[in-house]
Amino acid sequence: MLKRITIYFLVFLLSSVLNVHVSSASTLDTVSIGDATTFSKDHKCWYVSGRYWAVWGDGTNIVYSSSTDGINWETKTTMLSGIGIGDQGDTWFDGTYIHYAYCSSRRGDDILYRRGTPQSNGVISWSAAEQVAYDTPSEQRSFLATVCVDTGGYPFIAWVREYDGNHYPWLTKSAKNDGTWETAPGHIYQLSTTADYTWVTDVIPMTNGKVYALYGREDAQLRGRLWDGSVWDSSDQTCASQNLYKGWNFAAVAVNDEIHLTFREKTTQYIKYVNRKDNTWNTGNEINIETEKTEAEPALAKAGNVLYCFFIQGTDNAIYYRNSTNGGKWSSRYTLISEVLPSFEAAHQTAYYSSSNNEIGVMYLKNENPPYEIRFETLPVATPPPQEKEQEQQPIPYQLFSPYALGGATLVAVVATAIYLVRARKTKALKSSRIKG
Ligand SMILES: [Ca+2]
Ligand SMILES: [Ca+2]
Repeated sequence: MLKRITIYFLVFLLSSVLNVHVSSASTLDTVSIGDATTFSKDHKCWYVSGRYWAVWGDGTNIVYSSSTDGINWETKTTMLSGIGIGDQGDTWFDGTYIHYAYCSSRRGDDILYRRGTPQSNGVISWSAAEQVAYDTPSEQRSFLATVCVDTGGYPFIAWVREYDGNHYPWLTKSAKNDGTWETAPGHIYQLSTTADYTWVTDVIPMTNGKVYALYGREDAQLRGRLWDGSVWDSSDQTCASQNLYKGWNFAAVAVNDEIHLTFREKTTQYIKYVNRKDNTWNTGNEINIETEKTEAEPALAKAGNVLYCFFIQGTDNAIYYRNSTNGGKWSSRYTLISEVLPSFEAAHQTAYYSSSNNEIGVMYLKNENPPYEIRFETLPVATPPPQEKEQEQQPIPYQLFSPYALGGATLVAVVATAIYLVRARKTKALKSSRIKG
C-alpha cells in the first residue's frame, strides 16, 4: 500500500514538474498606467555584465533598473524624461550595447536615439549625447518607434508618421555605428502608402547587414519588406494569409535568415505561427499554436533555434508558453506565471529577443486594475551552441527537450526504478516464501 502511494506521489510530482514553472517573479515598480511595458513584439529586458536589465514607462518618464539576482532591483533611473508611456519606443540589445528609440507623439517632437553600455555597477554608460534620429516637422507627429541594429552595428528605426490627417509606416537608418546618428542616404523610407490609423511596425536583423521590416494594421494581413544590405525590396510581401486582430498583435524573431512569426488572428483570436524561408513567406500554411481564444498579443523569444512563444489565453490569470525547435512541432502548453493580470486586453508581456545566462526574461504587468506592478520572471532554457552555418538548420538533439521535459524524463526513470524495485521485492518475497514453504 505504502509503495502504491509512493508511486502515485511520484507520478503527481512528474506531472507537476512537466506543467508548472516554479515562479520567483519580482516587482520592479508600481505604476498607474496600462501601457508601461507595451508592446509584446518589442524587447525591453536583457541580461549583460552580470545583471538583469529592464526598461519601462512609469507614467512620467522612461526608466530603467537592473538586478544582480533578478529579484532585488536597484532604484529606477530616468533614461528619458517627459515620455511616460512604454509603447512610444523600444530598446534593442546587440550583445554589447543597448540602443533606444523613443518619441513623445506630441506635435513636432522628434524621434530620439541613444546608445550605451550597461555596466556591472548597474549604470548605463552612454556612447554619445542623445541624438535626433528624425526631426519631426512642427505640424506632424511621430508615433510608436521601434529599433534594431544590423550585424554591422548600424541602427534602424521604424515608426508611424502622421501627416495630412493620415498615418503611414516609415523607417530610417543611421550611416554611423558609433552612437551618433547621421541619416543614411535614401532614408527616411516609406514602408507603405496605405493610410491607416492602426499601423504598428517592427524591425529585426538578419545576417550580413540584412534587416526585415514588418508593419501591421487592424484586420489586415501583416506586410514585410527586406533590406538586403544595400536596397529595400521594391514591393512588399504578405507575411500571412490571415488578418491581424490588432495592428500590434504580432511578434517576430530571425534565426539567421529565417524569420519566425507569431500573431493573433482576427476571426478566431488564436495564436498562429508562420515562417519566411528562402525569401518566401509560407503564406497559407499558418499553424495554430493555441486553439483557444487568446486575450492578448504573443511575445516571441529564441534560445538558439528554439522558439518560445508567451501568451495569455481566455480569462486565465496566467502567462503561458510553448516552444518549438526551429518552427517545427510546438510543445505542450506550460505555465510561466500564475498571477492576477490586468482585465483589459493585454498584460503586454515583453521578453528577451534572445536567451542569455541560460534564461529568457519576461516583464509584464500584474493586478486586475491600477496600480499595476511591473513584474519580471525568468525561464531557464538550454544553452544552444553558436550557429555556425547560416543556411542549414539542423535540430540539435538535446534542444528538442525543454528543461522540464528533461526533469520529467528523470522522474520517469525514478518511477520506473520504483516500480521495478517494488516488483523485485515482491518476486523475492514470493521466492523466499516458496523456499520456506
Ligand atoms: Ca522591436
Ligand atoms: Ca521637430
